[in-house]
Amino acid sequence: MKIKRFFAKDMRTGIRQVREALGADAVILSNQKVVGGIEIVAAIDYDEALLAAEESATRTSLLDTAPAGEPSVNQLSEDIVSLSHPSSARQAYVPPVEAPRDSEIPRPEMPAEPPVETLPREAAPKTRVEPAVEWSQDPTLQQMKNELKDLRGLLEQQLSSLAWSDLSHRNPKQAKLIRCLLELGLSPALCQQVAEEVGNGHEDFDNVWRHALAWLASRLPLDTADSLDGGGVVALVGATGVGKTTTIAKLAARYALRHGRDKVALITTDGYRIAAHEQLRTYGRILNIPVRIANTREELSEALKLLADKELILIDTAGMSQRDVRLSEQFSMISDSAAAIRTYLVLSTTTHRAGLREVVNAFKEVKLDGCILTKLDETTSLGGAIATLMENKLPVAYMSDGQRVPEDIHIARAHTLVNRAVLVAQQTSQALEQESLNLAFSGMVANAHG
Ligand SMILES: Nc1nc2c(ncn2[C@@H]2O[C@H](COP(=O)(O)OP(=O)(O)OP(=O)(O)O)[C@@H](O)[C@H]2O)c(=O)[nH]1
Ligand SMILES: [Mg+2]
Repeated sequence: MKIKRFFAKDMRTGIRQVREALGADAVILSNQKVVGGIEIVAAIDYDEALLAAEESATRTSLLDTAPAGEPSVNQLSEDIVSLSHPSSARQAYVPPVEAPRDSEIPRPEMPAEPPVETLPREAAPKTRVEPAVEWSQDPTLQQMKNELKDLRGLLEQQLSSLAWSDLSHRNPKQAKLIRCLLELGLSPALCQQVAEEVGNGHEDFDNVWRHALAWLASRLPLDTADSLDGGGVVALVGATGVGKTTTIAKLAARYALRHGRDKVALITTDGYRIAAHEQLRTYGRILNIPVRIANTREELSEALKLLADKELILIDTAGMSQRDVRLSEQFSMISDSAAAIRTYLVLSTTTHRAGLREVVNAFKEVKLDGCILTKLDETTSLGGAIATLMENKLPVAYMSDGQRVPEDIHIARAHTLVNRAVLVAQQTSQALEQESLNLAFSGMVANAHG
């Protein structure tokens, strides 16, 4: 064991000195205010048994040899006592083995050991201090940690700003392409991918831009077969108010117009709100098609049996937040049904990219056959929806762009969606501020190195 005394102007400097001299495993045994600053006694390889032996040896030699002018034996022995019994030292640093007794919060990293005082003297080595916990508890270190985190953030911001301006000089065409793609609302990762694929050619920017849009359209997952026109049992799921019931009415009306009203029926599983039944019943009355209510799995099977002569049965479900615990209940009702139910997720394009990602992740629990995009007429950005479909390889079947039944529903077309994304971005003229660009670019840099 090595014991050392330090003098410093304040605690923070003192701790730094201890760390530099003895390393991160050092243990502070005592500290006290002295004229001009603070005195810290610290040790490395702290071992109480060994210290006791050293204590008696030091005491004997000091009694024999203390020269004039040196600290008195009493002074030194007082220090040694404080070192060998840290808990009794003046303003002693709180020994970490004591901490769990004071705190209500469990600390999983701390082994459950009895308090130091209750241990017999021979067992002392087992009470070795856990330096990692001790250092992490120090408020000064916590503050330093936070300051370092802030500094890191600032540095990353500066670096991404530099990287962006470097790219703008090195490859202005690619930089402009990234800026335009970000303005569509696409994710930084997707922008980077497109820029790498098409942004290095020698054509003028208009050509590069056309290529980029064509690249996006060619990779957009689509369900172009007008899949509902073939009939079957189809459930629409999704978050609250995204347009599930309205879309069901549009799809039912469309089918009825083509194949006859007697070929289509509706079921609602929204047992949570009376108004939901009423909304679907009203559409049923207007379209003159049957509507059934099924609040349980059994009722759903029964309703499907009763409507077995229909070619297309559309199931309207209760709108639920992606964080709603009842979501699984609804999923199991659809998944466990004996009938082969195809499930489509209804996504409102007015939802932000992060929100869309969260919804898709939550609703993936039920096997999704595709999705339907709604509210294209209201959205201020379509990039989030495009990125979400691509990231999740979720095919889009229909797009809805208004409240009119049945006019405002269309089979999804990739070029229409991409062109619309450009149009919406132009209309809302979402010119990106330099700070947003830096932020997005830092995401790309992180992606590239991740
Ligand atoms: N502008 C616009 N409004 C739409 C569109 N689709 C649906 N709506 C409107 O959005 C609102 C909610 O539609 P609903 O069909 O009731 O939505 P929902 O998902 O069934 O709602 P919950 O059952 O409450 O979860 C209604 O006012 C619809 O008219 C669309 O494509 N564009
Ligand atoms: Mg509804």
